[in-house]
Amino acid sequence: MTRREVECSAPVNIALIKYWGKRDENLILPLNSSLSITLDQEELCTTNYVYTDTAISQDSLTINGLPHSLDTPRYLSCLQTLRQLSGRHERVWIESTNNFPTAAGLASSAAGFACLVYSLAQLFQLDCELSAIARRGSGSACRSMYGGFVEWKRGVLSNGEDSIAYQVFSEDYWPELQVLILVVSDQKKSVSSSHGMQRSVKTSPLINTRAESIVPERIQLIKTAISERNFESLAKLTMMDSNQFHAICMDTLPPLFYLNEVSHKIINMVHRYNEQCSEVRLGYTFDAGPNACLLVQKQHVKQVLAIIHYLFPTSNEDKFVIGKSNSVSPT
Ligand code: 2P0
Repeated sequence: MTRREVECSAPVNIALIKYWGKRDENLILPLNSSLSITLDQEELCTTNYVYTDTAISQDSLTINGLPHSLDTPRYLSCLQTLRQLSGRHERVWIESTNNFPTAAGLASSAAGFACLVYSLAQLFQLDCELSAIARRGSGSACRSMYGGFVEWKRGVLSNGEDSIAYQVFSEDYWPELQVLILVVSDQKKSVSSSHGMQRSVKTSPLINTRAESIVPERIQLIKTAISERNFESLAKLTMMDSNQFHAICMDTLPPLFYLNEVSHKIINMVHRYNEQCSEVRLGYTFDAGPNACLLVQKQHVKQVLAIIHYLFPTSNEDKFVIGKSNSVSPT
């Protein structure tokens, strides 16, 4: 067999309306739909180099140069499905690299599994709907299969066939909208998202109310906000949903503390700034970690960065930390 190789990148996505909680752990089916914005490929992404040739006797994966087991239900599910659908059974070599801190609440598993599924589909010359396959690797990965604004539909079928992602608005729809990533900590989180959400499903009385009574309407409202390029509405809905997600974390027993003191300072900074401007110019959202994602329109980026540098000065130029220019990811 001749050697075949593929190189692909997949970007990180940031949920504006959050996914938290599964109704089926094995198939990775969510309790509620979610909606995200996919960041620029060049900024925060996973890049995979994958190849196959006769010299390879077993599947191998490295992440950032370190060997990683493929013998887990999530990897096996993705690989088996791709092989079944393509009819290709050769062994594969996968080198995966993240250009951002792994497992620090920056959706590394989303970009990682999206990249894995897309690059192997390319290698196996498979042309089909791939988001449901990526979902089996990590729920949020299905949203990284598309650019722009993406909805992951909850679906109603018990086999998960209709729990897929699709693009709601393209990457060109709202060019003035920017996302700034403030890396508060690049440490691995103490409770993974998967374990955290399992605990919330078991113990939080609020989680089902949110999934059933709040999120469906919120998804409609945020789609309207995006369609009208209404920044104030987008930012408010995003902040409310981030806060509600962290309220569910606090409603979990034992509680999940993903935010830290710096995250709280950033939240206060955003609200104070908006108050002083007498309009909503800045929004925030936090995933399962202390790092902030700020929503801002292009015309206000300079001013916002100046405030961040002033309030959060950093002398450590080597680290990917708050206030450093490469911690900012314009989309
Ligand atoms: C999201 N998060 O919508 C939410 C917000 C974190 C907070 O999706 O178990 O790594 O692999 O499906 O996708 C993180 O959860 O969890 C996540 P699994 P995943 O982006």
